[in-house]
Amino acid sequence: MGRLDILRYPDPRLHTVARPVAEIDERIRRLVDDLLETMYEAEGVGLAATQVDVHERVIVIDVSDAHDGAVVLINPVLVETSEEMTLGDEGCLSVPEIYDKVLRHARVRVRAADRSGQTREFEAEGLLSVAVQHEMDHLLGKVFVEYLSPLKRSRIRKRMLKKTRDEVRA
Ligand code: GNR
Ligand code: NI
Repeated sequence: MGRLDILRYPDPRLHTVARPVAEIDERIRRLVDDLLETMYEAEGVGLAATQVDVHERVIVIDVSDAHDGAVVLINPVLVETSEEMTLGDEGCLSVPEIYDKVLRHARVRVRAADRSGQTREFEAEGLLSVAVQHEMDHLLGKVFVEYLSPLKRSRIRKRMLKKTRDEVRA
């Protein structure tokens, strides 16, 4: 299958709530490989299955510069979140060229299965923590622009529709 198309905001399919993965089989491992390939090709630090129109709880993240730090999260759960919050600029492959500040937990403790089906737990901070929260939002049908004001969101929606229109024409 290889590289997959990434849904672009305001596509209503981005608001689909993903279901848990029942069994980590060849189909899921193939999905993980395709998500990784798609993420690296698009130069993103993370990608949720929701963004490629697959509504199962699967995420890939790689915040390393060398593309050698892939993290695969299947059926992820936040088991702990810091009271401390952090405000940082976010972008999204589904909302290209838009960046704005979002408030996130500074640290999170995550439990998830890896591609072999083994459940693991780890603590994240910095960009990895932000990426985990951003991707887990996607699985709940939430895009980061929903944290922004209605005015900003409406401007972004119009910009995205125009961008898509211009690209189709070009
Ligand atoms: O590539 C991405 N960069 C990014 C930067 C700051 C906060 C979150 C992200 S995730 C994003 C890729 C993406 O859209 N994942 O869903
Ligand atoms: Ni995103």
